[in-house]
Amino acid sequence: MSRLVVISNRVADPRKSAAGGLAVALADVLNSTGGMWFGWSGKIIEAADGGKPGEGEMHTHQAGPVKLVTLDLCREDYKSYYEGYSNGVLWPVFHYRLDLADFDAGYIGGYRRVNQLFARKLLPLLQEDDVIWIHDYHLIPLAAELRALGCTQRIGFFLHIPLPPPLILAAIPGHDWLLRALFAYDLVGFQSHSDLEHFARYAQTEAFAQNLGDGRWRAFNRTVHAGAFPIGIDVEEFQALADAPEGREMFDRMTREYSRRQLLVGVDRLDYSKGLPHRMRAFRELLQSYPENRKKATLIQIASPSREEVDAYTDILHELESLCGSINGNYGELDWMPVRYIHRNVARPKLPGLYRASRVALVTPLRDGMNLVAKEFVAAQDPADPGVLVLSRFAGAAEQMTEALLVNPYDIEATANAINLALQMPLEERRARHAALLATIRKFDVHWWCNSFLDTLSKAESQVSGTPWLRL
Ligand code: ADQ
Repeated sequence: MSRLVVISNRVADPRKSAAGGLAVALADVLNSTGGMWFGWSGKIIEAADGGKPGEGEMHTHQAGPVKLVTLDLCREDYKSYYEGYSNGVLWPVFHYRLDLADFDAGYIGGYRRVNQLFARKLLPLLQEDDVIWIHDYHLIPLAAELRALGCTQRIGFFLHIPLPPPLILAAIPGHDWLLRALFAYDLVGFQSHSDLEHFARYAQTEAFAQNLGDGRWRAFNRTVHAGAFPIGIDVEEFQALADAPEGREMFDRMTREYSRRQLLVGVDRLDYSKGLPHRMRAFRELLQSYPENRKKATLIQIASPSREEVDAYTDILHELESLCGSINGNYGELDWMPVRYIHRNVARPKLPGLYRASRVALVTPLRDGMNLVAKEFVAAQDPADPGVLVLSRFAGAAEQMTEALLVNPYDIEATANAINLALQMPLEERRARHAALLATIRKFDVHWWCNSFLDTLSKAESQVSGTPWLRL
């Protein structure tokens, strides 16, 4: 079996339980192949301390059979590669928010420089029959940079965020360079079929690629295989967390504390793609139009701090705080606060207990690659008395989780109506919907995702003797 080399912006120690489902799934494979995980260390070196663009000290440590290799970045590279191009250009555009993109011409240079740095440092560590799996939008051109240095190993790429339609992509200055880089891979994986369809349309209309059938596309003297591989969670691991002491304690505490209320829950990174202000407006509309929920429904919204150095994130923080304050001010009573807003991370072992104590989960992003909270909520429910998932049709998860109450989060009245239906839903219907959802997330869990991607990659046509990759 070939060794697996995983590359992502950040690296997680797979032995730590806080690492989450993705790290656990990758660790499973990495442990069995004795692999390597490569990425940024999270450390920023100031110029005064010797940090130079395009350079970074490398650190290696062994985590069981897995070698973790990390690189430091200098302040200038961090600002242009991470804050600038990855999170100031690619994140908003890929989430259909051209209005929030900052197309500063300087950023792309830093993005290329860091991808070149990764390629230079990684190449000498590779073995001949390694299989390389690169993750996410920070590292789109990494395979092209590796190929330019002579790397011939199989390389796969998985995009964790959505891929928008070609005309939105085409607004990115240099989009042709960026998307051409996808053809340096042997396999490119997306979260949903609609993302895959956007890739196919881009390949045809902008890159003039030839459709070879079976998901294969030919352009720039290379053949790339493209497919949809919706990411899942480790259902068993999450259910075990629900039954562990911290999960149970959280469940008991919440059910005791809110015994006279119906709990609704939202758990998100505080990001504009998650639709938090729209969700708050829908909840306000629920209290306004369906007053029977007053003094009864309590929304616990946990929003963990995220990318606070980017302006769009401080704007969303202020908007959310102001909405929560006005809902509580207008509808709250001495013995009932409609919204509990918590701007913090909740320890992972506590999440399943919180989900299980909630009658309804509000997962209403304006756009999301997949959204794992939707799957975690379903996994944590008691099948005999399960809660109801209200899910945005614009989350990748909506393609699979069709038994959720699917909503258009921009339509505040319709979303409020769906929340009301969820709160009133009879036990029998809740059970039937939950059973179907649970079966889906079990079938397409994170192990399925990992194995089906790697299987497809191992079968992708080998191009070792093909034309060498030419840098644009
Ligand atoms: P994210 O945008 O981070 O991930 P998501 O899929 O919801 O979004 O995953 C978040 C994870 O973090 C979940 O496991 C959740 O439990 C946890 N989490 C979120 N907020 C938390 C909080 N306040 N406290 C504690 N834990 C919290 C990106 C893409 C998604 C895609 C995933 C995986 O944006 O679309 O689903 O990668 O591919």
